[in-house]
Amino acid sequence: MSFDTAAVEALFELPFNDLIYRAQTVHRQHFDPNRIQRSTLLSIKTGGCSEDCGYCSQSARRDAATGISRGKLLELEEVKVAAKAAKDKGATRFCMGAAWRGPKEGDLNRVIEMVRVVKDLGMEACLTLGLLGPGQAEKLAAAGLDYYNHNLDTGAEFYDQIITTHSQEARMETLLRVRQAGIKICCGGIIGMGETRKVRASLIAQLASLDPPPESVPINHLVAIPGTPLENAPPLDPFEFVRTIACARITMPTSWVRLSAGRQQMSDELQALCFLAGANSIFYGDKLLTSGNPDVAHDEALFARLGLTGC
Ligand code: SAM
Ligand code: DTB
Ligand code: SF4
Repeated sequence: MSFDTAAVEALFELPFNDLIYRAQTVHRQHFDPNRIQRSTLLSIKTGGCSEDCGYCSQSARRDAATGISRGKLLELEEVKVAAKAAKDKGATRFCMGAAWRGPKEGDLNRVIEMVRVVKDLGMEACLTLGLLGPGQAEKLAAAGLDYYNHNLDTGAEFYDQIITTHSQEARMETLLRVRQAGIKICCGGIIGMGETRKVRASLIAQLASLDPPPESVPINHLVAIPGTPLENAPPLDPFEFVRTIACARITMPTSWVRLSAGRQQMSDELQALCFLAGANSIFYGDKLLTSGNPDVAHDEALFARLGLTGC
C-alpha cells in the first residue's frame, strides 16, 4: 500500500481511537506488541559542528549560547567500556553519533575500529556521522556496520526553515549510498519544531516512500535546548505526537519505530500511548547525545508496569 502526503494527512484526521486501533492492528500483524528493542547512544565526538541545524546544541555557531564546546573523538577504550556497560544493562544495539557534517578519512578509520569493538561484544552497531562521500559506506559495510542513522528530519517543504548549510537532497544521496552498500537504514525525523500537520504528514510519506522503507524509523520529539534557535518552539499537543507514531506504524508496517528523543519530558502515560500506537524501540541509557534520557531504573520500572520486555 502506498501513502502520499494526502493519504497520511487523512490518517492524521481520523478520530484518535480509530487511528490507534488501526495502528495497533497493523503492529500485531508484524511484531510481538509487548517487546521493545533497546538501543544505547554514545556521543563519540561532541560539539563544534560546521552545520547550523536549528534544533541542535552542537553547532559551532552557538557554542557560547549552548555551552557545548568542541570535544575530541573518543578513544577506542572509552567506547569499549561504554558499549560493554550498555550490553550489561540489556541494550542490543549500540549507536555512536558524531557532530560532523561528514567524516574525514582518518576519523572514519578510527570509527571503523569502534564498530569492530561493538561487533566483537555481540551487539548490533549503528553510526550517525553525517553525510557520507563516495566509498565511505562500503568501508563501513566491510567493518560489519548494521545500521546507519541519517534522518530526513522534517518535511521537504519545511527543511530550509530549519537547516541552511546542507540540503535534504544531499541527505537522500547519503541514504542511497548506505543502501547500495548493503547497510540497513535508520531514518526518521523530529516532531514539534513548529511544523504544520501537513509537514508531519509529508515527512512520514517521504519516509514510507523510500524503497524499501527504512528498517528503523526514529521519531524524535524536539528537545528544546536553551541557546538553540528552537528553544522557544511552540508546544505540541502530545496527542499529535502519538498520532505521528501511529502514522509511521501504519505506513511502515515492518519497520522498527523508535520513540526517540524527548522521552525524559514525557509522562509514563504518554509513553504508554506511544507504545500502543506502534512504537517498539527506545533509546535506553541515561543520556542521548547532549541531553538527558530517563534513567535505566525508571525504564525498567515502566516496562514492568506495562508488562513489556526487551528483545
Ligand atoms: N551530525 C550528524 C547528522 O546530523 O546526521 C549526526 C548527529 S545528529 C545530532 C543526529 C540527529 O539527532 C539529527 O538528525 C536529529 O534528528 C536529532 N536531534 C539533534 N538534536 C535534537 C534535538 N534537540 N531534539 C530532537 N532530536 C534532535
Ligand atoms: C536520532 O534520531 N535521535 C538521536 C540519534 N538519532 C542520534 C539523537 C537525539 C539527540 C537529542 C538531543 C541531544 O541529546 O543533543
Ligand atoms: Fe551538526 Fe548533526 Fe547537529 Fe546538524 S544535527 S548541527 S549536522 S551534529
